[in-house]
Amino acid sequence: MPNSYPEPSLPSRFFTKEEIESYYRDGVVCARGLLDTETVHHLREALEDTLKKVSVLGKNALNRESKGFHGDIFVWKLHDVFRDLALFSSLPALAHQILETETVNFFYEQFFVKRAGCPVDTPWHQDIPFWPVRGSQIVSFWITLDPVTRESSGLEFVAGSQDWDQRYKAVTPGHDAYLMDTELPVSPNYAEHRDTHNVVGWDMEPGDVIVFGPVVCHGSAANASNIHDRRALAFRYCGPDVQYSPQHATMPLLWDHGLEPGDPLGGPLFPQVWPHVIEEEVARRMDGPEPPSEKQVGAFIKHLADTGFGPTGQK
Ligand SMILES: O=C(O)CCC(=O)C(=O)O
Repeated sequence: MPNSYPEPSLPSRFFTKEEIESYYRDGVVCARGLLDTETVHHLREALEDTLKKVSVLGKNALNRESKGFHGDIFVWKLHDVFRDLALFSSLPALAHQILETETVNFFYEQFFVKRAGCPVDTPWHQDIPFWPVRGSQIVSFWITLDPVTRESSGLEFVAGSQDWDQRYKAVTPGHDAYLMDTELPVSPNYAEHRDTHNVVGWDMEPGDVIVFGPVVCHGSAANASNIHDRRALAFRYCGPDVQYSPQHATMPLLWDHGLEPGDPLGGPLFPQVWPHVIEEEVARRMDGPEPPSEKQVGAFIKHLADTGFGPTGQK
């Protein structure tokens, strides 16, 4: 149904046949030049602005500020540059092309900032064990705002691991104890197994985007560059087979979403973005920033305390 909000933009180019084939064969592909210079510039400014205000999740679970590592999630709820990229940029059309589903919903976005010389690596992992959802129609777009090489913490993948049955523990760069509280094994560091596994990664320029699925195993080294920051964002989209499925030791949702277990993702936290947004889902956010629900934040802090996880996420 038509509404008064913008339609998603069309990309300056769609994925090529070869890129789509690589994505389905390897679980990942690097698509060059998907975002223009102006978009990258706005994202840099927005990210630096966001970093001045540490969120409750950053403070309690994600950041290792003393080491130059900053992370956060659902920043689109607070910052309009992230909101507009999530809802109205060319990413929804690209997600539609890769997922081949009639509708696409925005799942969430996340940033990973490793300042020059940051010694924090991103342990090898799959994304799906982190998430309170089940389903397969999920795609992530990893966007770098700085030139990046393996040495400056370029993301690397085990090509083909999207077909593995094995699942690994959700290990964050800060080794958050709550997310690791499962029976799953810790992933090997595949950077040390290049002789036996097809480990792939790319030197990238701002505007290049890595496209990958929810199961492919990936990780990145510390930022060994003493000059370049490594600022990356991941925007994630999903199709209709993805359902809300909350479990212990999965990513907390600090915004009210109105979903029951088994519901397909939708509503104000996971709005439809393709073929267009739905007024009831986004109207509140279009009116202004939406801070997390005080009730959900309180429940999250209490849950960490009750289960023996302290305010830093460490037991
Ligand atoms: O940027 C990184 O180091 C990690 C990114 C990542 O794991 C992800 O986007 O799923």
